[in-house]
Order: sequence, then structure tokens, then C-alpha cells
Amino acid sequence: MHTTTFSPQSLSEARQQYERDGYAIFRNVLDANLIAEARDHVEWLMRKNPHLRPEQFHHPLMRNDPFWVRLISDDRLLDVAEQFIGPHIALFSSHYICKPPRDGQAVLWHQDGSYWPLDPMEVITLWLAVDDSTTENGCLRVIPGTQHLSLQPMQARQDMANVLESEIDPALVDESKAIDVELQAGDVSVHHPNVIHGSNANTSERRRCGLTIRYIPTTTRVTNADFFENLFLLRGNPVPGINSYRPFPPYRAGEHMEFRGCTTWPQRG
Ligand SMILES: O=C(O)CCC(=O)C(=O)O
Repeated sequence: MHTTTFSPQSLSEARQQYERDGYAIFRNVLDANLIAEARDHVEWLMRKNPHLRPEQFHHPLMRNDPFWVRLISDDRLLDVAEQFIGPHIALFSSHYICKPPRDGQAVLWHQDGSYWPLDPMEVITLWLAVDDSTTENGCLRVIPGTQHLSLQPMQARQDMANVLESEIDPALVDESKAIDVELQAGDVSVHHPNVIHGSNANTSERRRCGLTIRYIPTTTRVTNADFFENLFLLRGNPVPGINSYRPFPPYRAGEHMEFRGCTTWPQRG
């Protein structure tokens, strides 16, 4: 059952902003109870993976994690994605970028599509605020209008701590035009695969956690086998000959984080 209702005005404003600037904001998409569960999930992941920095909780952890898949398949998120990629939706990848207080790492300026094996490059990122995300704690920053720039090669950058260990040629970045995308927990921003974006280090006393979710229409082919294991069909129909989708991971008590509805999960997939 689809529960999201967008007012026609907010929807058309968001779509216009996306066309013009390469990003848009949707307020209050997920409720406080689900966000509280997402926060518990991040804590649970941190306890289970003490060897990983919390900016690096990636799709290899996601694909066998029922709560993670329940979260990214929430109808309210899919309703947002559908506005941009249509009704036949698959998951391509997902990544929590959780920046701890005081030493949370920066994400240097980049274009997502430069990293991705997608043909065609039709994809939308939803960035779900798990914590309030502000200038102070290292929110997402976007350079509006740069979605019109073709995809550029990324350059390795390992002389300073940063999440992607790479960046776009700094000569292509006019930081004076950057916008801070400030969100409250439960809000979602969407961004285009070509738009230049990044985020500063978190030097504040407050954690900043966001979940990136990359949705593709089922007409988009994933061309690198390293990503094949991540793909879930979330809404609508697959296209014969394009991609294979894995079943939703079942919940097993003791192995996975308990969540509301876990005993009847998955109802589909
Ligand atoms: O969470 C961040 O700080 C950066 C996110 C990002 O680069 C992305 O969603 O592609």
C-alpha cells in the first residue's frame, strides 16, 4: 500500500528544482519511529563491525541485512524515487555515511556517476537524514547546475582522510556556489548522478549520519559483476535480459537486528 501524499505544488517545486539545480529536498518523508530504528541499526552495525569506520557501511553489509532492505524498500522512499525514474524500480546500492562527532571524515567533491557501472546512467540518489544534518556537523553540499557537466574522471586523493579517497579535478569546482543541504532526521534529498557534491569533515560534537540509496529504473543495466549481488527489485516489473535480482533476506533472530514487523518479513521479494 502506498501511503505518501505529495501536494501537487511541493512535487512540482521539487521537480523544477531538480531540473534546474540537480538536487531537491523532500521534508518529513519517514516517521520518527522508523528513524529511531535506523539509528538503532547504525549502533548495531557499529557493534558488529568495530573494524570499519562508520562512514564505510556499504552494500556488502546491506544485502544480507533484513532491516536495511526493509528500510530502502519503504514505500515512502520509493514514492519519491518514482517521481524521477518511473514506476519500475530496483536498488543499485546503498551506503550509510555516518560521521562520528569530532573526527567524521569529509567527502571530497565528486560526481557519483563517474564511479558507477550503469548503462544508461539513469539513476537517482536519495539521501536519507538519519540524524539532523547541518553545516556544523558536515551536511551534504551541492553545486547547483553542475548536473549539466559530463562525467569526469576522478583523481586519487589519499594525503588526507576522506571517505572516497578521490575527488574531481579541483579546477572544475567553484566552491563559492556551493549550497549546504540542511535536513532534519526523516527528510530526504535527491541528487543527480552528474551533480558535483561532497561534504565537510564533522568537527562538531554531534554525529551526522545519512543513508545514501541509489535507485535505478529496471531499464538500466548494471555492467560490473562486483555490483550484481546488490540488486533488489523493489517496485514494478523487471525487464527481460536486464539484471538479475536477489530475494529479500529473511530475518533470523539472534543473527539480525530485531525491528517492527521482522517476524513477518519479508512479505515479498
Ligand atoms: O553523505 C555525504 O556526506 C556525501 C554523500 C554522497 O556523496 C552521495 O550521496 O553521493
